[in-house]
Amino acid sequence: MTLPLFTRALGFGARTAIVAPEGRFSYADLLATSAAVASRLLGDRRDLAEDRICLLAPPGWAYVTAQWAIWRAGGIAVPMAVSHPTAELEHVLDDAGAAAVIAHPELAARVAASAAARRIPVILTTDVPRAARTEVLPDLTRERACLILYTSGTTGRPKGALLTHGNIQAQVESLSAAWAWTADDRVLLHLPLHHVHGIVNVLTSALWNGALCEIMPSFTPTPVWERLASNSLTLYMAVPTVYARLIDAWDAAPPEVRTAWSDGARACRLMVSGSAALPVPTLERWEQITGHRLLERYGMTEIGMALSNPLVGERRPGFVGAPLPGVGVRLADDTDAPVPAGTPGEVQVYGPTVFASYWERPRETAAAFTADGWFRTGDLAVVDHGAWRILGRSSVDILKTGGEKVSALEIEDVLRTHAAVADCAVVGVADSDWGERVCAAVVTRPNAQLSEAELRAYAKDRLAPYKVPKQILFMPELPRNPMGKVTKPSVRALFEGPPGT
Ligand code: MCA
Ligand code: AMP
Repeated sequence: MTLPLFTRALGFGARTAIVAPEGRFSYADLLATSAAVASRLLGDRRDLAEDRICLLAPPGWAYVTAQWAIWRAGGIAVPMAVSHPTAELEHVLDDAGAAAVIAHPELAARVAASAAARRIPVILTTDVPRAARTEVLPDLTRERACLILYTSGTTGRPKGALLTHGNIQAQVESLSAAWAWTADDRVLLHLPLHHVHGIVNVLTSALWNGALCEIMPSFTPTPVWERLASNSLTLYMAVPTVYARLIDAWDAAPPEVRTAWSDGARACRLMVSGSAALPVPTLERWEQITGHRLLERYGMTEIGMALSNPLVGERRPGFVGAPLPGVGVRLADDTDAPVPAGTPGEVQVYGPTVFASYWERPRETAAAFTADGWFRTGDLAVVDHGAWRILGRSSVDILKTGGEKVSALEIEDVLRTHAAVADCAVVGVADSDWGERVCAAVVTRPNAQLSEAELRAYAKDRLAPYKVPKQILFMPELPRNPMGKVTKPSVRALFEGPPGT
């Protein structure tokens, strides 16, 4: 057991690691249970040798112990989204070449038939042997691959970003230094656990530092406010949509509840926002309500966190701060040359936090890096008096909705498989709740009958819920330029007019 994440946990022993719907568990419990599950996964083998083990479990104790078990047995954890329909889960099983699925009993039915058809065993998270055989666990190094996270690219289905233990350690060390994590921290976690935000920034950072991570299986505003107001948390991290929902809930609450919530939230030492641009009005309103100026930071699945406003010092609204410790960040032009000061450019990132490769996609991996080894994020930014401001993305076809990254082209490909759809164009439209909402302009085939509800239901069966268009417009033809290419800004304009027009 040579990885510092696990050796450090030994030192934290009786301290509480996880508070979850299943109960309260110490670091010693986490080591014992994950070792038991790891020996179950290993059977007679000495090392899973980077077998991909899919994990379908809601945020909670079962998820954490299974994830540590996969790692300690030498496997690669492939967390699956609990909200995804069968088609998306099957894409992950097939693309990752899963050797097994660990599933929570309440979710096992979702994946059972797909796994059976592929002869992939399903192991329940409740299937924990009584005795752990820690002596049989393999020795692991930082170079060992340990995590595949699926992320949308511009084209095709989501691809797997492969991370090593070294990547995760570098990300956690950088955040621990920047945000001054200590063993006395207590963080609330309700983010989905198939993204870097929930897995690295919250869960693994807490466990690396001997802190306490309190897990709620999903987000609902009132219970979250009640926990924030409990005076027992020091840290909170969420996406802008969540802060907007919390503000709405506060506005709707009676005066005495508002006061209790605001007073309680002040006791936190740090509140962080990221995964999508934080609207300045949201930042300002949150500061009025809680006294906290949110610390906005910028990251991406492939690189972890790259830029962050300071823990101590000025946090400029609308800016994402400066490069984090140990992370190389530069702005480059179309030829990958660094741009002159004050000029916008593409954010490019270098260093130990950057992922290893796209799983079994050498061509996409090569295209994602410059000749001198910097990762191309596809985000545009500018530096103003030392602070970085994200200007948007170089591709109009990558959207962010409620913190989830979505490819417009992937959604179009799926809508076009409907027999009544002749053509379509998907766009992201500015939205005060979601940041961007997914909208689709659709041309139906001659004489075909198709309602918005039918097409949404069709999409829902095949795509993650956040990829399903929130608005669909049927039209005789799509707006095109003189070359015949669909003009996405014109499509977007169709959805931007006042309601009912
Ligand atoms: C759910 N819906 C969504 C989204 N989530 N639609 C658009 N965008 C979304 N993100 C759908 C639901 O399926 C439902 O559809 C309808 O919208 C309303 O659902 P609701 O109950 O309001 O939503 P929710 O379940 O409360 O979820 C909203 C949420 C959640 C809490 C904001 O999406 C969330 O936790 N997002 C955070 C994602 C995240 O962690 N991203 C980090 C990745 P219907 O009504 O049709 O059923 S980025 C990352 O990791 C990088 C490294 C970084 O920088 O952090
Ligand atoms: P994902 O691929 O899901 O990890 O999402 C990463 C993307 O989220 C980045 O490439 C950015 O486009 C966006 N993002 C993350 N944090 C921020 C932020 N603070 N401001 C603007 N965009 C952000």
